[in-house]
Amino acid sequence: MTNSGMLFPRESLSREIKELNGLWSFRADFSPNRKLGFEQAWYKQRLAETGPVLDMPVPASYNDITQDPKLRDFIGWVWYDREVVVPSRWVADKHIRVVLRVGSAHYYSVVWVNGVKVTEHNGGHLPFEAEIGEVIRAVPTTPCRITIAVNNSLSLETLPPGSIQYLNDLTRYPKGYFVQNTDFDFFNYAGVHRSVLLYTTPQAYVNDITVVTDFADSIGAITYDVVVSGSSKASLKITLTDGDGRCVATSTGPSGVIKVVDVMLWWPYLMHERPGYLYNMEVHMQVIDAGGDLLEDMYTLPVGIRTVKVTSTQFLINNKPFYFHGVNKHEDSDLRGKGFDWPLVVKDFNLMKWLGANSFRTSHYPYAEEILHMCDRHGIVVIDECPGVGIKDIRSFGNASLAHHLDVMGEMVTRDKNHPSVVMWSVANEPASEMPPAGFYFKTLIAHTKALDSTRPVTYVTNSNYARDQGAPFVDVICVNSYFSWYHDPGALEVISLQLNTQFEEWYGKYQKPIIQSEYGADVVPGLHSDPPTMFTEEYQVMVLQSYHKVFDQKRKQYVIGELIWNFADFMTAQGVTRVWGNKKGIFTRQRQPKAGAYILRERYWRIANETGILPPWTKYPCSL
Ligand code: GCB
Repeated sequence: MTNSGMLFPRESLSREIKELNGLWSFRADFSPNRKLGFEQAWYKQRLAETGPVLDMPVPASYNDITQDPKLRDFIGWVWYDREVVVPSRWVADKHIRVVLRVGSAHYYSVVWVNGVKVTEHNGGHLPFEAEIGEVIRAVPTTPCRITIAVNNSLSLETLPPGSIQYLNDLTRYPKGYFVQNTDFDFFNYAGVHRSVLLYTTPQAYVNDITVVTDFADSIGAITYDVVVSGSSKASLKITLTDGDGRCVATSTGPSGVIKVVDVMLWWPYLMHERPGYLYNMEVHMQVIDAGGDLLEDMYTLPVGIRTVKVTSTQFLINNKPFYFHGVNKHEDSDLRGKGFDWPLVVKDFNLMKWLGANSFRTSHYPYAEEILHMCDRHGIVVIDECPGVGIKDIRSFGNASLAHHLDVMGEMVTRDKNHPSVVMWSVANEPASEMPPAGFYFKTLIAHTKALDSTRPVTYVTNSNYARDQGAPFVDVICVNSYFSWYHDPGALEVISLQLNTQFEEWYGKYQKPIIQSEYGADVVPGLHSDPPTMFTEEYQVMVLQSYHKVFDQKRKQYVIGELIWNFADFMTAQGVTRVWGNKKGIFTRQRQPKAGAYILRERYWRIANETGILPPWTKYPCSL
């Protein structure tokens, strides 16, 4: 694990938080080279003084907020700014570190405070931060101004990759016309997508915590490692409390093993009557600084005690076989785009529980940390995927791409390593893994991920040919996507069972690793019906699902360890002839209303849970939340 932490900001007796969500001023740089903002140094004054600005909500994608098609499809730099009143105590007290944190912004960001650059960050979907105490103390203006410039252009070396294409034929395109080409199937939403906040710590502080859990009989074990920054002389006290707040164990020192008697294990939803059980590990740091003052920092980390193991035919959680019956999702909704939104998050969790889903994959990028906290608490199991989606061009397997991919995995593992809900890392989705350089690329990437975290299996999601896939020898679990009777043999429902059976036999025959059907499904325009079923109708989606399920039911007794429907809900994509206002493979509409397929899955997931889980009577299907 890396040494510099990315602990989720939490209030404590030693830490305060000031959220900067709400309305920011916003200006897209429509200049031909998109560099006017830098040339005119828009960060040196209020954005409103540089030209016309719009109100822009944070967090949200900017694309669907106005009526302007140029902004919806904008490529290049956009600028945000707002003023914030920093409590005078934070400025006056030099013992306090003031940190500015951006939960995520797409994709390349530069941040200034009072016109002074404090950080830049390459990549969306992951947080970045900067200590700004020095800057605000240098010129203690009230209020202080925060400026964020964000660029959504992608290159062959970014994640996801993309490329800008200039269309220079003046008989067909206006002067200076360009487009951004990408190889992924979701709308390239951009902007400040997650919370922006200021938080404080003392100058000596708990920078990172890593926990690894285990158990034997009724004794749990938490192996912990705490990294303190700002002092080498700190003393540490660890207190572990149970779900009722009772102290169950203590420890001292920066690392060690905490034993928990009569341990309550963390179990997935529907696998146990008390899923998602969490302890709280309070880390209390004390140090006397050079001036003789006592500095204290407190940080409380929720900890779930569980183990994960993979055999050639099974995925074991707490040594019991776990079958993934779940969904693939997107961070996507009307108006907000990819902007974080609590009502949406809670509604989606209620729908997943209604469905009897015990898991999801964060297709195709890391989701907001708040979502992982919900998973921890509700026992929803997560395959945590990095933004390695659309890696199709051979030039995206070069050294620069690989170096960036390694960095992104480092950031993602650092952020998500302590979540009990996260049981596996996925380093990519449907890369061109049959290309020769993919072998070295994935060997390196997977080895690096295992070096970062040796406790979780690693995979990537493939749709390539089993015989030519270069990375499959290195993964722990084979995740396969297939769309029989859709992209292949459209309309031919009768081929599904044969082709799916062949798919499983070939992959298992060659690699002897457990397999997850990581995507399958069919588009439905809600309300469209036909009998006999034809593509895009509710009946057709039902038939596709049922045909896949018959094969899953044979193979899950052997080596198939999960099925994840594509997709939980309809989502927006780029415009194109195969997409009727987005991808319609949701079992729920984009507004989260069920299609016929949702009821098929609900019946199935609860039935599987009743067969495999340890359910108390009140959770037997059909249940109400
Ligand atoms: C896939 C991709 C996913 C697409 C889906 C589809 O294989 O992984 O991103 O949205 O197929 O519906 O085409």
